[in-house]
Amino acid sequence: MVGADLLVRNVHLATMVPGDAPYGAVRHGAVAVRDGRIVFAGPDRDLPSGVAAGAREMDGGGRWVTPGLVDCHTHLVFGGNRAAEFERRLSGATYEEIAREGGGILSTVAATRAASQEELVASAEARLLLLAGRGVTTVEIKSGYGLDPATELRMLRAARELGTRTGVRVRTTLLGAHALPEEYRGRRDDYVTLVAEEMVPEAARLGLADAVDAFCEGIAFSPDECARVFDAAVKAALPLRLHADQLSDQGGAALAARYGARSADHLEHASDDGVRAMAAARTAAVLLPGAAHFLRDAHVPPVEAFRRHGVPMAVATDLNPGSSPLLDPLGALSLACVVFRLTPEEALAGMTRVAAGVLGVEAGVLRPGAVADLVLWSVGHPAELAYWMGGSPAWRVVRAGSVIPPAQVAGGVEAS
Ligand code: DI6
Ligand code: FE
Repeated sequence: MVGADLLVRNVHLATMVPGDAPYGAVRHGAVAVRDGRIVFAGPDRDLPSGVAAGAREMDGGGRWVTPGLVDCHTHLVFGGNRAAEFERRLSGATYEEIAREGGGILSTVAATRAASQEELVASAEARLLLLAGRGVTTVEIKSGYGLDPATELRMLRAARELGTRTGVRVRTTLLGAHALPEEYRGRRDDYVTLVAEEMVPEAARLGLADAVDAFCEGIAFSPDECARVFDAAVKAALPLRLHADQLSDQGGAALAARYGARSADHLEHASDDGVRAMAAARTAAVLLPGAAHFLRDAHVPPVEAFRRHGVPMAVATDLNPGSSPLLDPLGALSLACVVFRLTPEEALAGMTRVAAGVLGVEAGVLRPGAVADLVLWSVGHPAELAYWMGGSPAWRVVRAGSVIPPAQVAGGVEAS
């Protein structure tokens, strides 16, 4: 085999390749990288001869390596924050009441419309660097706080720029159908038409959106309205996602499945029929325990049914100012286990292999051919990634074969 550019040795691997060993674990392993892709991941003793010649060698000091984390559902570009709304909710107001009064998402819309692209990038960059320092190498970023064509496109441009500035792989999603903007009150149909006939084709034409999402909910859009947005996305050849059955059962899971969406997300109130439809359509479930926790929702998604029917489960932060101000991917793993009762292995697969599938990126596993996004963690076992609350065990991050300088890995100082 020809020489590698980078060779990571003296590590244990959580390859996350499905198979017999939990976590796809390989003890005493090595990873070889060439031209940004993995060319070998396996036991060190099986390293092909010639690989080491000329390679930069990294001694992992007995740490664990996982694929770079993939946070496949965030709203990390936005203006302002909603700490005051948090205080109101704690004294009794509900998320839905605040939304119906014109607060909630619409208050973030006002702050986002008032922000320039530079301001949006600057505030979001600080948040993205926190995720990156905690092992995220790919992130999905949605629009949805503009709700007019110019601001939606500005959000998507800001998201693209964040990718260029930070080096984190960014996938963008147009979420024009997130809430009904004030100026369209009483004219729902006209707004859905604006999303379907203007925002979707324009975002597609400009190459600013990698997918289209909608919020199917009593306080947002009906299944029929979401279907109109989906029809436009299909026409533009963009993959589909759906905020489905988060606060009530709207039949969102079944709608997502009917359109062959990549994922249905949230799903606290999904019905058994919805789960079956998702399984048949191979639509993944994206679980967002940060939102369920922060909204104090006693409902949990039907995890046991997803397992039984073989619906792949992804886990993401849903980072947003209203329902999940969660800047910590490992925190999402912890909540997925403690609140939703995933196993640590399921949770980690949900933020690596499964999430990569949802975004259509060739990452999320350590195997030849995959993008060489790796994280070396100062832990004694991969279950610890979902176990500690707080802390920054990420020791080194490698993105597409490039070692990120430790100073850029927030908290990249050795924990042990
Ligand atoms: N569901 C959510 O949890 C976020 N969006 C959505 O459709 C919340 C967005 C917000 O409250 O700002
Ligand atoms: Fe969301």
